[in-house]
Amino acid sequence: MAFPKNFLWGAATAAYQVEGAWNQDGKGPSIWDNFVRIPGKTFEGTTGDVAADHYNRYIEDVALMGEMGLKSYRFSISWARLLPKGRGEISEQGVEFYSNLIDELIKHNIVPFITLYHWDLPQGLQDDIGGWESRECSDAFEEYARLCFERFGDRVNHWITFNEPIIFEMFGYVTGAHPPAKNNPFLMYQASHYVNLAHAKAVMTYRELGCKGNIGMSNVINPAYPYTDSKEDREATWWAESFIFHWYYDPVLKGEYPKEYLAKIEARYGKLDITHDDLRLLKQAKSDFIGINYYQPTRIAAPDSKADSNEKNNRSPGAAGDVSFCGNYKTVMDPLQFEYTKWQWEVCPDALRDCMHRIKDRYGDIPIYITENGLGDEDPIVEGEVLDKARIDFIRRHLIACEQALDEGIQLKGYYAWSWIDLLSWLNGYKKQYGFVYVDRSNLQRKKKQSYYWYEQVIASNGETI
Ligand code: BGP
Repeated sequence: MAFPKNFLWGAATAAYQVEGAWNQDGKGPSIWDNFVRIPGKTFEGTTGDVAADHYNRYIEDVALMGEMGLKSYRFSISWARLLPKGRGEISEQGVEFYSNLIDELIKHNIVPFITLYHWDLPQGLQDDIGGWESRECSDAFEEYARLCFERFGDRVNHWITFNEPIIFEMFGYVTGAHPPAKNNPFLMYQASHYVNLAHAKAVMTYRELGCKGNIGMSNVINPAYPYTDSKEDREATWWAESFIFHWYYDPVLKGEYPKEYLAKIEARYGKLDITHDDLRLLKQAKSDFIGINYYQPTRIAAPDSKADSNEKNNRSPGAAGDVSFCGNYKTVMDPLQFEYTKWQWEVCPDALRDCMHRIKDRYGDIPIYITENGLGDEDPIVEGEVLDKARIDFIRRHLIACEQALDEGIQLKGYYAWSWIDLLSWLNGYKKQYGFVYVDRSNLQRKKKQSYYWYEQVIASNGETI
């Protein structure tokens, strides 16, 4: 049996996508609360105002997790619920909500795995200091992280600082699909450094407070493969791999930036504000693990022209058919060769196994958690039952890849399906479902899907029934 005894069988959500209660009990506005109100920004104007109303229904939700036998729940904290303006004044009601949620999970023997930042920056910080464009934001993040460690660190031993910096930075500063919706690659790279700095400061604070658990970061990985074996496609793949993978993982796992890539982007976009002290800090702030969010690989080809693409798209970096913003590569979709979901994300379980090896090869034998993986679909309802067979098949195939990776010596510690419950998809509203639990949008009632019962068996048998 490949899966170790203490393997964390989990599922994940994020505050803005699941909680609702956007202005309840003293919560401050986040950049997402405002962004979704700009006409045309989200699918049919959907918002997370109500989402799955988890804020008001967490007791029922945790009971459902307990009944399933879920070992661990990954959720994020809404920064503006604890610090309505991002720093300074604390909302004790916000602290109480997460404290109660943590207690409820522990009561059901579920390990809480907390993400500090899943994209919902307090609007106050965007307004006052320009959010992640400012070095100061890393200090505000440290203040917020410290508060979380102080209030919850006695009960929580698993911490993720940031979720997928590549997505909120690229969508926020290049494609404009996320707030603050700018179109300036220089700002993206600069914000990226300030986020790494914020991560490092939080890790150092965690150690300084003497907390005993594990802290790391979660990033998405879309391993890049050359579409053909041509020199041009392989060269283009170097660009894709340098950006999607090395630019985001090296600072966290090696404490440095990939030199050649950094030199090339500085030559193109300008000198970044990265000091020697910053680099020393990145080196010191050792992560205990790396979280991987995996959905799909990328097939890379040489672009038709080297011009910058300012295309306003709202897809993943690497989503099929796009030219990279820097114009150095394009991603290719090939339905004759590859399998795709309804939302045109390639299904490729073997690339999940491969990316764990890529991480081990580059950074050594570090503990890995798959912190997101799942299928976005429109689930069929037949005679009142939610029959999400396609999701079962998707997760099963990816778990087989995990099992193989474990057999090959990868230190895989846990797997978190995205998502626990149907929730808001940032740009696809409530149409794209991911959960084990269905939410009736008319009355917000919960219902177990076919995949819920299946995952329950998987957990009970520690993976034997996959
Ligand atoms: C990841 C995010 C999640 C979730 C997931 C599915 O990038 O971390 O928050 O949204 O993608 O994405 P989507 O809802 O766009 O299908």
